[in-house]
Amino acid sequence: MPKTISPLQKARAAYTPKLPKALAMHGSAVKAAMGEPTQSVSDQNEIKVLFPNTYGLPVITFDGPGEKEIPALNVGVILSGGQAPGGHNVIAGLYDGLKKISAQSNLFGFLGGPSGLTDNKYVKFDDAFINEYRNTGGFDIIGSGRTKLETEQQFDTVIKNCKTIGITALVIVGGDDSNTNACMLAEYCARKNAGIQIIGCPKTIDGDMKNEWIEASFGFDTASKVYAELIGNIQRDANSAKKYWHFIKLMGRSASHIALESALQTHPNVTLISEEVQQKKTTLREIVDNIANVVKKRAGAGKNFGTVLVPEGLIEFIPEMKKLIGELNDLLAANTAHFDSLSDSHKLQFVNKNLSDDTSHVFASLPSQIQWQLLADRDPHGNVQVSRIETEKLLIDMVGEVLNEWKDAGKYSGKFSAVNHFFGYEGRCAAPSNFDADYCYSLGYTASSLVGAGVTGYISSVRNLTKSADQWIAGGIPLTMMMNLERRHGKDKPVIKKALVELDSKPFFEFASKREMWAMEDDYQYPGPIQYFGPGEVCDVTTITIQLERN
Ligand code: FBP
Repeated sequence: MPKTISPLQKARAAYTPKLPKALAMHGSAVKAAMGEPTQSVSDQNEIKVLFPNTYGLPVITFDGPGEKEIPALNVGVILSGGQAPGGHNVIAGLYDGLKKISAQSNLFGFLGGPSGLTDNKYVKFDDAFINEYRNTGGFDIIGSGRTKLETEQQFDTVIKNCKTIGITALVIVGGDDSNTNACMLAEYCARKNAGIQIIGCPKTIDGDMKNEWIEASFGFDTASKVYAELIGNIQRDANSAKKYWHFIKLMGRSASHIALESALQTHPNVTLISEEVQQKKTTLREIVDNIANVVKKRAGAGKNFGTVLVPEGLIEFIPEMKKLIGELNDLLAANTAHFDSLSDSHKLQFVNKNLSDDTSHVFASLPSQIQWQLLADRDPHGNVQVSRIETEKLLIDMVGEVLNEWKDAGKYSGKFSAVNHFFGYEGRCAAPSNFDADYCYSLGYTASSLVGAGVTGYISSVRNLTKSADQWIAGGIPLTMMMNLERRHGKDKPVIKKALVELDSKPFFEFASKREMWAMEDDYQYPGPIQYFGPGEVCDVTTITIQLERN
């Protein structure tokens, strides 16, 4: 932490996050009401066989005073994957919850994400340590990382390290990949009778970890508000100067929730939704033609300016690009060492030679910069790092080419001057909105209650989020409930199912019913910065997505 802190940070440090009523009234040692047995989202028979010790557990709701005293607990926590606003409050809530159970409880933070667990690098928290980070953005309290924990050897090391410290429960704060690993680790610990409980916590700005019980992943609220502020500012600039088209790529590795939410908040002229592109099998050329048509129409109305929102994951949803990326993934995974040893020109030759005819043609048609971005290292989970692929620049170039063709044919006479932006890292460590500050603190506190309840293989769940916090419902759901089988590296693997944008959902309908109007009329909205102090209707509003989904 810096030696001096800003006045806002000082005032923010004094903010007391709100808790669901059951936890505010009864503390973290609260009664756990067990619901009906559960099942996985699909592939029930296969998942049941793979997780014999943690499958079918009941949904838990915390709803009354605890019935027995819980002894002091030693718990470890990791932050895993991409940063998301509110992570520090999850740890603060967990710490406070554990101390409420017993002042002798201890919380240990493993450093740098999952690798901290295997390398046995950790800190022990105390009041002064935690107090410095309350209500702040970032994951810098203990850092984060993307190391994949999946082998039995890694699991054994984790168990050994926890036992040496005396830790009997681990809280894993992460997205779908990290919670998939949490689910595997929970099953392994249960099978080995290791005496270590595993509890997950739903994190990701991408908003793609949600279902009936996990209404939102934390960080989505704050991050999308930061992006909406920036988009609003750009739209005001565009509408003032009236000379630029702004192409804005927004984070969201697969799902387009951030792009959709940003569109609902700011009403841009064009927004691409990857899931719609996939469903309609829209080709890259068709996407480009659609954007060029809006540019042309607006030019016809004297408007040579506008905004286009591009979801980061788009490239993987365009049919021909998806096929290309799939072939590249297999090719690179099977030949990593050989590929790495080649010179740049030989790398391109190797790829061209080994791709199928159609795909090789698509690859060859791409600008060299994009070709190299597609060949860059995959993340530890085998994903293409879409944040590094400059789709927004590719679209600008291609739209420009089409407009030039139309100009030559006398079909278009406007001016197309485009600026590219990528908003991602700007939003991931912002100071959490009131919603995320409260939600994250509640998720952490709920995790301490799940540890206190002695369960394992659960993920912290706080529901009823469009109501005021005192009406939120705290509990937990089994991680196995979210699992299904997916094809990874040529094999069926159990993974948490990602929640993509549904095209029959209210948020998508709302967007689809307005987008034609937004294309031509400048109905730009300027949401402005997140407000932390002031009237509830300004400071405590949730995302439009969750309002439409839940009300
Ligand atoms: P998580 O799924 O781990 O929360 O990360 C999401 C994300 O922010 C994506 O939006 C983005 O594609 C990715 O992380 C970027 O990863 P990195 O931080 O490794 O560059």
